[in-house]
Amino acid sequence: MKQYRIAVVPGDGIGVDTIEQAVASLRTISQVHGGFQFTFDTFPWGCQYYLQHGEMMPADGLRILGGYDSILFGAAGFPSVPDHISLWGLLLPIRQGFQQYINLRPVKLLRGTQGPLRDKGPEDIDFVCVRENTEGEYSGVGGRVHRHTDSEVAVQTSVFTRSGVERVLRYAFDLAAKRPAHELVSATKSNALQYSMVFWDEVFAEMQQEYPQVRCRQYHVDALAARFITAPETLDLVVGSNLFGDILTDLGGALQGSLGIPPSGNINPEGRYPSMFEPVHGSAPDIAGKGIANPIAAIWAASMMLDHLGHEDAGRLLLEAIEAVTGAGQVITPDLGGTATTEQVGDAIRAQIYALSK
Ligand code: GGG
Repeated sequence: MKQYRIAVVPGDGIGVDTIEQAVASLRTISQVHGGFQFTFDTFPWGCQYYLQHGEMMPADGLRILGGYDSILFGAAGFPSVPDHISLWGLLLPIRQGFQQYINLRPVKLLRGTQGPLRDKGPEDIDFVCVRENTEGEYSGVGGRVHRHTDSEVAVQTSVFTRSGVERVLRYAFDLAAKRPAHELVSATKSNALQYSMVFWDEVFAEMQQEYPQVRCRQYHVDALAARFITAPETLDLVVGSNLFGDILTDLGGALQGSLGIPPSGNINPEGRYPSMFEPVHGSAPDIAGKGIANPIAAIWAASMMLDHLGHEDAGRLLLEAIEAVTGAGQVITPDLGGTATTEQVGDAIRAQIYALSK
């Protein structure tokens, strides 16, 4: 039987509540599947840890995480710590340090759920975003001088390297070639960003020559954001830079009816380092600890982790269990208009895992 060691970093706020449900669901899946087992080690890193230790994770945090097969991550950030400290102290160093250069984010309206678009149902909203995850606008390059004077300067530099752009576009083209639609949309802004995005477009055009079977389109990111709303059914696979992908996928979460639904995989495709799976949602301090956060995004992230570990059958079962619960529409959290608790939704999904595996 395959054994996997999973590092669990619940992080802050509702990350703690929702990741607990993801772990419980993975235990259930491994019981019914019988082909693999998990051991989970939980690390209490995050803003509370920062207040006690002056750092979001220990200095050797990456060395510790590097010994695991995968990482389950909850959320980073709480009002007690400035957001740029918490993000750059925990989440972004893991993504960069482990070369998790693909951020895979499905945008799919689940059965039984209602998005904000009046005429669009699950058959219209079902696509995937590939976000570059280690460089671009989130390279972390820049500085500030002459603070608190009239000549104060802040510089934040986007860094686009040929290897960085090629590897994310290569991944997206390979994925497009495998998907039935054979389509790829690139998010650009090369009218205004005449260096970085013109370069991005050039690499996209070069690579297109190698994939004649893939129908390519590109949109300026502002027009693409509008298209997410006006014609999501025309999208199958979208690739974008770090910032564009971040913003577009929050919009994607909104299309799914709640940010409590979309999952996210931070992938190191070569498998040299562990990949990390997390809900797209942040820590939501306003509902943290109330037991009402939607656990679907975290549980769906666990399903993506199963896919990544090579257990697509188990990943599919977990997603089917989620959709059985949303489809029935009885046990849903307040963000989707229900009254169920985080734990009740988790329990309902686990009951469906048993029911569907009979
Ligand atoms: N679970 C995701 C999370 O904690 N997100 C906080 C955030 O601000 N993320 C920005 C990003 O994904 O780059």
